[in-house]
Amino acid sequence: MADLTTQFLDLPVKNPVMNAAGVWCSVASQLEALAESAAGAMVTKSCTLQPRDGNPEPRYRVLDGDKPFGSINSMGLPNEGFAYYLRYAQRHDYEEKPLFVSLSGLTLDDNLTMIDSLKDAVTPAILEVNLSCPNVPGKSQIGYDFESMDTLLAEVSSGYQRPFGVKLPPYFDMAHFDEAAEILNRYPLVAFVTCINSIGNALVIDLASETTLIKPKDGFGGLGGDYVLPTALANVNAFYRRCPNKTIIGCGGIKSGREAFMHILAGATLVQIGTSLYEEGPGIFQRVLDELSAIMDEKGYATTEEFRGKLKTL
Ligand code: RRO
Repeated sequence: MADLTTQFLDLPVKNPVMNAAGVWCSVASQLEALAESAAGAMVTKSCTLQPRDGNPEPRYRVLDGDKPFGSINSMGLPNEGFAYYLRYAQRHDYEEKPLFVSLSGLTLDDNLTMIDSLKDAVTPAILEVNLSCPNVPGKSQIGYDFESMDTLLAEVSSGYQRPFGVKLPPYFDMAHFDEAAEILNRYPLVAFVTCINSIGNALVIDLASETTLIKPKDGFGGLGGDYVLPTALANVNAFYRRCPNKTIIGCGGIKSGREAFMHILAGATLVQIGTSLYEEGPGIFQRVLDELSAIMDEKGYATTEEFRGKLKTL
């Protein structure tokens, strides 16, 4: 029987599967459900300094039926505010599983203020800075502005002085993989990189009604699910190859043990489930773990380390 225990940074983790930030993690009852689920780790909804209502509804739609399975969202960073997630972080049972706290301040100053409080609170929570929210009207993604990304990483490194991670947007050009990785590699405290956030500013159209599926931003929103799996795998593998001293978390298109296996093969240490968790609920973790175990047994792998990053090329 496969052994799914994993080491993340210096922490033992029971298994490599967790939620994607934003899904099932906005309020305490959802966080408690994740804590009680089979997930090996969990992350809180990206938060801002003050609570936000987010964008008008409908702002999330599942894509299924005759289409590939996926989702489009333009939530607009609805969240309960940093203090709320910090309170959860202060009562979380870290013996059970690690907790990541995702920050997505509207300004660099807001990020630094939250980071100061997180540091002062001295919880074992792991900081992830979201550089890739695609859905706040008028705000571009920091991960697509390399100068701002460099400045932010310098400021967070000197303010936080502990290892942290970043959630990246998908990149689509080899030169961008090179440049983003080169910047990340300047900062040794960037211990992990989560690839990918949703593919931003996609447009899904309903043929019959000739309308967009979601209301905010004239229907433009972040794409998840089957549509993003190959892009996610490419980004995981691109950063795995370019950032040998960093740990990679894979996110995008995982709905069964098969995609979880592929992400680990591409170089991921942990893998996150977004759209499928939204649709199926926290029971999905046990299913994906059972499927991943069965694939490993069939292939003769006893641990994830035996195949992590061992993708073969032709
Ligand atoms: O809240 C959102 O609209 C959102 C965020 Br912060 C993000 O990082 N990724 C996404 O697809 N939606």
